[in-house]
Amino acid sequence: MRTFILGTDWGEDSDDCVAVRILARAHKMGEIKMLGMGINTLTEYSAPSLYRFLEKEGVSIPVGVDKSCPHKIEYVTYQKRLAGETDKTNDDFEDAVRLYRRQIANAKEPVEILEIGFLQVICGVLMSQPDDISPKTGMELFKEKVKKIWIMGGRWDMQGGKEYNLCKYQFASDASHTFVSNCPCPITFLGWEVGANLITGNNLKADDFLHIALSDHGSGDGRESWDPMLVALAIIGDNEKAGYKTVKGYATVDKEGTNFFKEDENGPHEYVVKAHDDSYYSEMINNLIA
Ligand SMILES: [Ca+2]
Repeated sequence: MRTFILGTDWGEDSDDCVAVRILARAHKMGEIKMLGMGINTLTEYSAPSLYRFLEKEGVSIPVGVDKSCPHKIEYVTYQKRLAGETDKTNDDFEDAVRLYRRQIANAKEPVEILEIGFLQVICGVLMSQPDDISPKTGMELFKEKVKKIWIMGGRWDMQGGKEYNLCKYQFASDASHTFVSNCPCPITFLGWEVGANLITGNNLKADDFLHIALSDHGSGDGRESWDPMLVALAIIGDNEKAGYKTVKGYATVDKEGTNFFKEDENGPHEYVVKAHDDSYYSEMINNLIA
């Protein structure tokens, strides 16, 4: 079975909640196996709120959080609401880099990593040194165990694009640059231009906790679909079957988080381009979360 780890800036936006529901349901149905979810932002409620969200989805998936994240959000309503339903605190959860290292080192099957937030955790794993979890470096673990990376990030409809996840803060830009420059695995990018203005999550019942989370974020009428489109694409695992054209080549991200792409059929990177009208994707996503 295909196995995944998710990175998310849970709390920054609410499309992460839509994406987490899609993954939780696929895990619950036995379509994929989720080895863990690591949060790359930090609030008082980060890990307990994601833990509770997953609990409400009826799944048990390990949660980690970047406890040294330089970007702290003060207050996120949907997190506070969810965390209020559990006694847990961030102290009850592992640091995200350690969670990734543990799960990758112990994985019996190739691991695919999804990222729908900032790249400092996945970059921290790649650049990590041997520790009590594994005698192997992050680079060795990636080469042995990690099959593929899926990233919601970048703007690929232009050269020199800047997109939130890859460049919003200096730590994010640094991580994007280092990760994309050093990653030994193939990377598929779904860029900002794919999910922008494509609204999903507007089909939920009023008492659905996903609807309540979206409403808490001010997106009760739905939200743009960057993160859910990335995870839906990854679960299908085939760009064409998922409704996309593919452009292959070499992606680079500079130290300011600006992205560039050089087309090459033999390159290790690719980005996707929609092959259908927006309604094709919005109906697919809304069907997955209803
Ligand atoms: Ca996100």
